[in-house]
Amino acid sequence: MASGVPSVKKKMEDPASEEGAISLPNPHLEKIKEDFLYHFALGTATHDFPALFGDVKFVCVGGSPSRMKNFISFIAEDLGIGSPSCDHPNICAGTDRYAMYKAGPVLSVSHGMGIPSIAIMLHELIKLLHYAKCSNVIMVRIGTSGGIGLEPGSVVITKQAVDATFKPQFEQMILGKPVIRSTVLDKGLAEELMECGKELNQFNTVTGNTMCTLDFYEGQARLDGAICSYSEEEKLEYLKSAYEAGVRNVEMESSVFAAMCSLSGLRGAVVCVTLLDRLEGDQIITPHEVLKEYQTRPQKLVGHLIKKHHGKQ
Ligand code: R2B
Ligand code: URA
Repeated sequence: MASGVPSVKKKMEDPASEEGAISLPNPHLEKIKEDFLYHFALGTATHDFPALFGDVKFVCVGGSPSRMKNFISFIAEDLGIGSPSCDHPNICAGTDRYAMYKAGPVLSVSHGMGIPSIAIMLHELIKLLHYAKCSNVIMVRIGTSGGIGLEPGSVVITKQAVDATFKPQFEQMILGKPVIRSTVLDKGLAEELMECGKELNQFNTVTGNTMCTLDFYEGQARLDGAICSYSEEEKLEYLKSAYEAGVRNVEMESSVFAAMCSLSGLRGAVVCVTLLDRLEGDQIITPHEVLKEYQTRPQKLVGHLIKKHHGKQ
């Protein structure tokens, strides 16, 4: 499968060639003396990346800034880092594009909604981890999704991120041409997360394929968008064929997340809670407090994984 990434000659002293290092498959970066990560408002000329981020081992990314702030407070308490009242400042306070929080070896970053938003964030995040000389980093997207044939509140650990035709691929337009990239995720990490689900035994946790779409409404076969050109029967036929293809949930970032982790040598996983069963409806009308509790579930699962790994370090 063509990745669209030029082969990069690795020098012996290049940290990316070391075991577990983050690779940047971009030969042009070697020519850049200073790199300003515009959407983070952080730059190699003004910030000491190895000092600020060199100890990062776990990166959790999710759509909303407030959820990622909650996550860092939760994980800090779970790992016993800092006092419970300790505030975690937004490292990207110089911009309102994304928010970033850190507690010990854990970095928590928001990515907004959809492939373009997460892709921009991941370009800068992967460079940040590389410049910081991080190694053996685990990257997890924690998020929300629509389930297919699952009780709401279930947590899906993604086996494969698939596109709207159920293929495990991500199409990136490069120089006006479509380039197909693989969306393979780390199988061992998904298995470890499944084990965590069994150990926690607090909510339904399953593995399945995750369909990544370009839109929340027509792209996910909803009938309640401003525009809709298909019938309820056609909608159900499509969602049932997705289920037949192994799809258990639908969201909007997993495919590019998987492709970019894989290209830069990061172990990646996607863990999303289902807010509703799409075979039953389209609107998310579950009470706010219930939805809030659902959203803590991927955090608890990943928190358990981090705690297990952290204990080993
Ligand atoms: C899940 O939820 C968001 C849409 O409501 C989107 O970012 C996603 O992947
Ligand atoms: N996020 C999605 O992308 N789809 C849903 O149905 C729910 C959350």
